[in-house]
Amino acid sequence: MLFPDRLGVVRVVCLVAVFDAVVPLDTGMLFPRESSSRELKELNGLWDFRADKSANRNQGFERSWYKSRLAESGPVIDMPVPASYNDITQDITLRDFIGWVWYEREVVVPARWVADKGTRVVLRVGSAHYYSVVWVNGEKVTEHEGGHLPFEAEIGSLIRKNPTMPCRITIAVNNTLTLETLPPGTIQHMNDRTKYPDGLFVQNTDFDFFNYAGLHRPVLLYTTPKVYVDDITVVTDFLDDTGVVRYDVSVRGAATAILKVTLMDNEGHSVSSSSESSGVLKVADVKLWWPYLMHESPGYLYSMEVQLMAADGKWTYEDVYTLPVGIRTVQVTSSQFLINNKPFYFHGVNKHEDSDIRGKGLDWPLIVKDFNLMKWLGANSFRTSHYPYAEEILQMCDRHGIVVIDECPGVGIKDIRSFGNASLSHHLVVMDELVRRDKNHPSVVMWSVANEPAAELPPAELYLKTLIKRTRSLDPTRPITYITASINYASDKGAPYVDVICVNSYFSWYQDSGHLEVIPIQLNTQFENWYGKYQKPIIQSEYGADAVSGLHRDPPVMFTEEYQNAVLQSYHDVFDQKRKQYVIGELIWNFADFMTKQGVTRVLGNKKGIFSRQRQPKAAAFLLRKRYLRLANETGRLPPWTKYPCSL
Ligand code: GCB
Repeated sequence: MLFPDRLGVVRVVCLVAVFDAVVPLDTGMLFPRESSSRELKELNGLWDFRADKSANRNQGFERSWYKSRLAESGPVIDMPVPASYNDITQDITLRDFIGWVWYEREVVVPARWVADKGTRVVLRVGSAHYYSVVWVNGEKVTEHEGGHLPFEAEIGSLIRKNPTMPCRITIAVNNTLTLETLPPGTIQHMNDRTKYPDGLFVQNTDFDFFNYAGLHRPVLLYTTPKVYVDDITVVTDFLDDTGVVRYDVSVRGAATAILKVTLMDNEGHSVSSSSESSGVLKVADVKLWWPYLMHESPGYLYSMEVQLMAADGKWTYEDVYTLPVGIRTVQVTSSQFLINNKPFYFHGVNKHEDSDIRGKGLDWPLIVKDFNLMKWLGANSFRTSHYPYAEEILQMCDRHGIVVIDECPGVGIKDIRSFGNASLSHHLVVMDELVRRDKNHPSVVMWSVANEPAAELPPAELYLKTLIKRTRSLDPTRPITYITASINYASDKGAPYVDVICVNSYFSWYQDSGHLEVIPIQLNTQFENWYGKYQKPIIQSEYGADAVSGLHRDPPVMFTEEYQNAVLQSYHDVFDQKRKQYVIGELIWNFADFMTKQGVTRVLGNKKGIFSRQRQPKAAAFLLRKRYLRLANETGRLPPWTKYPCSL
């Protein structure tokens, strides 16, 4: 009822057939960048906004709100973009709204874009949670399923139809989660009239963060020439002092084009070039991309400039696109994770895109503050729990040398009905979209296809196997994992197919609450079991305890800063034994407190942050900082003269 017709869901009879039935994406999704041939116009700021509060949430479609100005359909309010809409107003029904909301904005398009038929004008939405339909001047231009990845539509011909008209962009966004969405959820209609008001329905989910919704990332228009660089793929390697950049450029709009591919160092000097659309660039005296705290100049980036020239009978086209390139390798052995052939130990965090007021909206002050905090902490890595983060964040990771485990939104897959064909088809598409978007980031070293799926259920093994196989075929160069819950040992059914075992556990918290003394035994057992069975390197992908900032008790009691510290300390003692063997990383849950749905175990959200939601440190932040700087000294392979003193 809440969805209009869905496009693109392929229905086939068995999971293996789904693998073959999902058609791989055939267009690129390069991050929009200005160049001598490309212009860009951000549409961030205030949009008109209206939630469809009709009983079936479908009035907007029934009355075609997209056909004229949204304000003509009824009252509209100001809504900032990018931002989640939930915490912007004082309206409780909007905070907890389920269904379609409508955004609209009129844009003045530069006259040249309209006049020049040799120019493509592309509308791009960085992310809209969850399902979106987009119209320009009342005509539908695209729709997209999935809340964390970009989508685009070419709108040049549409805006040229009536050049004097302003360009009116309408985007309807629906946050409803069903058994087949990612993450999944169910809608429950509360039909008992002795208990619930007429028409009440609720969204049930099996994940632990607030289902923020809206236009979460920048919306923009950008141009390319009609013949353009559609996609670039780079895979890097090195031999002794020589860097190797294998690349592939795909061009659209013409059968043939003249290309010039130039790799430049960070001072703009050309170090290698080619005129082929795919090939190998060799770089003498290569400067490798190194993680933060592993080298004195981490995050070294070259630039690959792709210049294109093409002509048809009437026009000539020139396009220029520049891609940052970090040269590095990633490998996994039975007990190590190697970056540039050197053992890498993940000492980092799990994050959320989450903050006061903006919810999951992209916010530059927050992004920069978080990077400053991560670097202060001595964190060399994070996992994008539990969905792909903004590209702007990954670009920061590339430049600062912060290593990323890139996770798809496969979180809360607990219901057996979410392991069916439709779910798998969509999950495969999402992995496709994720790899297409993030494949060129040197910071991304591993894909995570799911978090704590109910892998013990009968269809789960084939589901996970299919997912991992597909991801490997999309990107054979990066290791793949999914995140398991150690409490549920049967959740290992996908483990034979992964490269690295990632385990979450909360000993002395969800089980044996208050009993710190169980941690050494249970954690040791956890590691020995997993390694004994699979002989694959292990990352402790989550551990931690809630602490309400400013709550103290000694001896430690749950929810105090002392208890959080004590849990961390006990885990660390075991990590220090096992990291000499096969444990290759530890990621604290969580970097900062974050909002969740309401429930009896959450006091204004999850408080396992080592920073508050406002990014102020708890005692655990100082404990972790001391440890991470020590780990950087011991495992970071920095030359002695740059070693970071623990007393920093
Ligand atoms: C987990 C989940 C994470 C939760 C965390 C917790 O295992 O992966 O999403 O927030 O535990 O605090 O319960």
